[in-house]
Amino acid sequence: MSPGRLITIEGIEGAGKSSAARWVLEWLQRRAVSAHRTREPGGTELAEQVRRIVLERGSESISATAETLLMFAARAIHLDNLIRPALARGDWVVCDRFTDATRAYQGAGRGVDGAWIEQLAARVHGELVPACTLLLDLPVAMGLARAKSRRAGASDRFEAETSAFFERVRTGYLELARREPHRIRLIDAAASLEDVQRQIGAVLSQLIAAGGAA
Ligand code: Z5A
Repeated sequence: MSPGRLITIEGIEGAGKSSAARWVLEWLQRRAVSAHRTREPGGTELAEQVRRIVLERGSESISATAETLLMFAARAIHLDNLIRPALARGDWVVCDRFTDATRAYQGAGRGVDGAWIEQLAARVHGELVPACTLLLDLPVAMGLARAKSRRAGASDRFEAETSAFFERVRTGYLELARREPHRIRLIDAAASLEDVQRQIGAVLSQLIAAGGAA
């Protein structure tokens, strides 16, 4: 049995990650690849509880350190209960955000020490690195406008952030892509939905042709 593959989807708010994740799952299933779609923070019942804690705007403050630890706590639960078992069965996992989000949001966005983030990443998922990461990139104003047009209720702790924060996050993501161009594939998310899907399809075809690793 060939091992499963982890595909992650990243980008700033409103970049189209959820739409892309749904499309990637269907693309794989049409090719008879057994795959699951999930998200971070969250993905399992318990990890979704951590998601609520970290996203809700409550009366107590959550420091950047606490936020980072909560992201990795949710990730550890998600890995143990969903991601690793699925990969071990040979299934593919399509995950809306993973550790690159911590590097971009907590690292570049909030100024958390990058070396500490890497220590936590090594502890929580060791050798497990996504086979491919789709980075949906678009101007911050466009992402925020898309997210706002779709939002139903009150904004969460991240949605309430400033444009300057999301500019730092976007720059952080682009720097990660510059450092790891083979794994992190840049997708022009300002394009139409059809064009975004065409770009993603091209990357996935390469991935399949290469036997599952970008
Ligand atoms: N976070 C973190 O800080 N550290 C971490 O380690 C992790 C996460 C894992 C929740 O993430 C927050 O957690 C996140 C970072 C933090 N906060 N922020 N920002 P999330 O992924 O659940 O939340 P999100 O980023 O706010 O996702 P989103 O707003 O749901 O956006 P999206 O999934 O990227 O977009 P979408 O829902 O697919 O699309 C948005 C709208 O645009 C929708 O109406 C679509 O129909 C439309 N759309 C999508 N693509 C297109 C194109 N190409 N053209 C036109 N319209 C489009």
